[in-house]
Amino acid sequence: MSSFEELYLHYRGLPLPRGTFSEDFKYFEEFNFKDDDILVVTYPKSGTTWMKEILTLVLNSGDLTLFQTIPCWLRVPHIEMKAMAKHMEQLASPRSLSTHFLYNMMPSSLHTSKAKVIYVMRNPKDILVSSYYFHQMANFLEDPGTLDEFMDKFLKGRVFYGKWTDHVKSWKCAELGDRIMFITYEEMIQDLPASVTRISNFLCHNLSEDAIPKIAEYCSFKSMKDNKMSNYSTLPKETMDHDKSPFMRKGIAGDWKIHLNSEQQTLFTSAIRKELEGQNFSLPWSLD
Ligand code: PPS
Repeated sequence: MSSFEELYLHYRGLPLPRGTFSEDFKYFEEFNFKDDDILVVTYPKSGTTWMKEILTLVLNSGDLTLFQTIPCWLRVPHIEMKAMAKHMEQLASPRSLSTHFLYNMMPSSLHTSKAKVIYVMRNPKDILVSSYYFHQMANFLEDPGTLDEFMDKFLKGRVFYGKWTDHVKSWKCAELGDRIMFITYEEMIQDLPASVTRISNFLCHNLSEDAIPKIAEYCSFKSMKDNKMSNYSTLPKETMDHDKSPFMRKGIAGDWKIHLNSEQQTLFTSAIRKELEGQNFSLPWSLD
């Protein structure tokens, strides 16, 4: 089994898996945002893939061609991954992009452009559980150990992309005015057609009445689980082993309730509360 140091490199304080990153971040640092770019921002396991699929269908007014023929990670590439550079050069405008990086790490062109940002948040207890299973199936990540061990690493930020609280703090204080929209995974679970409408309004992309239920249907958990372009099943087993745990695992809110005992819940909640002390934003859910 490989150690944390062997598996991860560090870039501006964030542990990143060597399996998917090179040490060279020049492309990212010099990345040029265009005015009509749309950037999906998430801490890992918050609903990134879900938002990528919704965005593709909204921008294409429900047309399924790209959704069914190009894998989501090429259609909406991560700007921090150098391996994605050539795909980004080929994207037609408006480009759909994504990142798990913090706000203060963004290239300066984000501030000078009019690019829009969609920030998806998810209850951190569900992120913890989702990430725990993801660490079992993604071979480029450290073996999570027991849930107690993994929770300890998660709270200390010894996981890919660091601490959840740092991510949320940085983007909640982003100075982007009305160029940023916040949405939660739970809101999308509760009413996907309403969420699709909110997203299309934010992007000023008018959708027909027929397109909204169609997009919601194609972006349902079941439909995405069956779509090879969304479910990561085309990657080699050496990268993601879906027999250990599928990428599209459960797709629900509140799975933490059957995974965390009361001691784990108390420990997790108090650690997150402590990290967020003194912040002048509130979370969209109760941490209890
Ligand atoms: S990653 O690795 O950061 O890109 O992961 P990410 O896509 O952010 O999060 C994966 C979790 O999102 C769930 N998911 C969905 N839930 C509901 N509906 C839809 N359509 C959907 N698509 C993805 C996916 O199942 C992971 O959550 P868990 O809790 O593990 O099931």
